[in-house]
Amino acid sequence: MTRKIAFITGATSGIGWATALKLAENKYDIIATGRRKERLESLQQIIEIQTSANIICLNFDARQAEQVEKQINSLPEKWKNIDVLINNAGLAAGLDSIQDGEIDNWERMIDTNIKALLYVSRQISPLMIKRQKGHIINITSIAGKEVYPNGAVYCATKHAADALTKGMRIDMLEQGIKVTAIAPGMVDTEFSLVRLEDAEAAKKVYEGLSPLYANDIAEAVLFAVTRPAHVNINDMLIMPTAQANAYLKVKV
Ligand code: NDP
Ligand code: 8X3
Repeated sequence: MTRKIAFITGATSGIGWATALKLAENKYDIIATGRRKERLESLQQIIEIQTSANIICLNFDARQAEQVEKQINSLPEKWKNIDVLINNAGLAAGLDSIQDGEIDNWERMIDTNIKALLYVSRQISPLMIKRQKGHIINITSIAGKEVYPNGAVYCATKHAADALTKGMRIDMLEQGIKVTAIAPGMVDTEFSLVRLEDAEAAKKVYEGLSPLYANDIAEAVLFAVTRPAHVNINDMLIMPTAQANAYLKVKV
């Protein structure tokens, strides 16, 4: 059976974790990355037990350009034949107005959601171009299409990721590289815990409504990567039924 290779950032949790499992179950070997080494080890165990996929874990902070380059260079040659890159690592830090915002939170969001995405793409896109094939999927957000109160900086980073998706598609058009944005609404992951740093408050975000789950987004990724060679999904906006836009939700 011919297997392909998927490189997934932020595979230690949420959407990245679910996507790693989903692709491992569907003929992909997995390069799983993230900062939490023990989580990567657990994911590796699960994938090795439950699927026939091979998996390599790279443990690094994607905000460190030198680390990103070193880790990707360290891959065995055959693992550099990356078919799919999923730029998923990201976060929101805080929920504040511009006038009250914490600069450190802004730096973390900008460094992770924009700069880390660029660092990883800068290393992997030449590998794809060399083979004249590949697919980059950026996990953007409804926050990359709309702006909501107290979320301006997070929304700005996701608008940037959306613009980068469009730019990558233009820059790599002639080389036949597919570029897709998958833009979810609310997904029940560790996202709100990271954002609010308070387990109770994070739980409340999803209370009384049916959010999306990480597996819903993993299924969208699988759909995008299994289209025929002549078809590219440019953009998928996926919302919970209970969420009309970035800030209007109902209890369902
Ligand atoms: P999680 O918090 O569950 O997962 C985030 C992942 O990003 C973790 O694996 C984390 O790994 C990784 N990550 C964060 N910072 C870094 C870093 N500096 N270096 C390497 N990896 C990093 O959240 P989600 O699964 O929900 O988020 C995944 C993506 O989906 C994000 O880009 C988010 O913005 C986006 N998104 C989420 C939505 C939601 O409602 N949940 C909706 C729309 C988009 P580790 O900490 O181990 O490094
Ligand atoms: C995460 C979804 O609506 O909290 O990107 O910004 S939202």
